[in-house]
Amino acid sequence: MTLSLWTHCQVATMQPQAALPYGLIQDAALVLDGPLLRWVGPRSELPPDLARACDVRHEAGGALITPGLVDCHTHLVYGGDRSAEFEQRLHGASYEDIARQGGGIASTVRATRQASAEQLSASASTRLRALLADGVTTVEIKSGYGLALEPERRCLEVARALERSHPVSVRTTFLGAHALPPEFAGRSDDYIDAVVAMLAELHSQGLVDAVDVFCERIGFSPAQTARVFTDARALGLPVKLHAEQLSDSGGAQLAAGFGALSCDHLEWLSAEGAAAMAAAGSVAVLLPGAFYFLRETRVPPIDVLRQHGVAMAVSTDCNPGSSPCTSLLLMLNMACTLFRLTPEEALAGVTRHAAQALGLQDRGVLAAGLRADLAMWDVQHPAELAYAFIRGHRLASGPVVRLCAGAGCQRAAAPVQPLRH
Ligand code: DI6
Ligand code: FE
Repeated sequence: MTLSLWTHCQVATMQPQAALPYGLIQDAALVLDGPLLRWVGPRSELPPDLARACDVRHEAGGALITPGLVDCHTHLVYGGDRSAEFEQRLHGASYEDIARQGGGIASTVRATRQASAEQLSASASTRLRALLADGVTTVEIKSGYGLALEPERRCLEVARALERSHPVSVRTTFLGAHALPPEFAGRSDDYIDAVVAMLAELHSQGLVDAVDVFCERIGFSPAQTARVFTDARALGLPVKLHAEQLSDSGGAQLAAGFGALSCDHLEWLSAEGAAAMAAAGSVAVLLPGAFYFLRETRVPPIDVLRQHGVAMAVSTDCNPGSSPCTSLLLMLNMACTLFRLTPEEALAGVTRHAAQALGLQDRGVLAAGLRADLAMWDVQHPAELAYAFIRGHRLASGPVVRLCAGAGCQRAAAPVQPLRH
């Protein structure tokens, strides 16, 4: 394996117990051993033997190096768009009204069912490239716009294939219980039977890494959620939940009872829900894009989550209806401005805690033995990543160089170039 040494950089390790905020190391050195990180620390402490053993040396031009970003909640693969619905909402209709009238998720289901794998892949690839330009190296992709075996399979296959064609790790989540498809109108329990059957089939094909449900007045009940989760756990799959986005259904307690990796949205989370999440170690995934786009006014109870020590992640929720957004850096900014996270909490939310929300222990922090999965930034301080919300000039000059490890990355990684200063 090639040992490569990086110097002339500062590193935000995002290690939780670090002495300085962000685990910041000024004048740092990193040694990469193929796809793994061999050593990270102050350059002055780099063992001379290890420095001599490095075959390749790079100077990073003063760049900040962070863990590669993790977007842990997206609905990236879908057909069509919902700009007409955006107009309807501006004429007074609510998101829930539109859903009840057969629009909303159902309209994306129609467009997704009609789309070929090639069309789905092309539109998802455009969105994925935007995420990659923001330093994302791992993305979770949910199904849930097919709502029948074949289109759900098509979407999950497209999601898996994106990992082979882009420098990114993809984790797939089966969200068959996202909405009631029209052919099951009035028969939601029958549809849950169908979801359970789809799950078994798609899991047997290796297409499912986790299982999610939309537990909501306009989605599925806690009892229906429990049925899907019982099956998922019997198959050995971890679960996550769209919980308490529009109302408090007690979804967080329910999900925590199944050891959920995460509960996502949480604007209506109760103190009991937060306590249950803390006890189960479930991550709170905050989605400020959906909060902003639906013009919600009730903020997730950040202080309660802090008091209970619940890890908070931040994600785009990239989807056509409630968060048509492909910038994870914009979500960092919105997590701070709208939800009052600190920039350090927000950055932990797209690194360490986002990895935890996907059950991934090999990334999200920079430490010896973990993946060499990094992003390099042309900034002086990590707070800048959350501070700026328009970076046009920086994007044009290419601020991010990605050194990422793992299946997809190795296949498609571009040669690393030091930043120009
Ligand atoms: N909650 C969301 O924010 C997305 N799905 C969900 O369960 C919205 C999906 C959509 O409107 O298309
Ligand atoms: Fe979502």
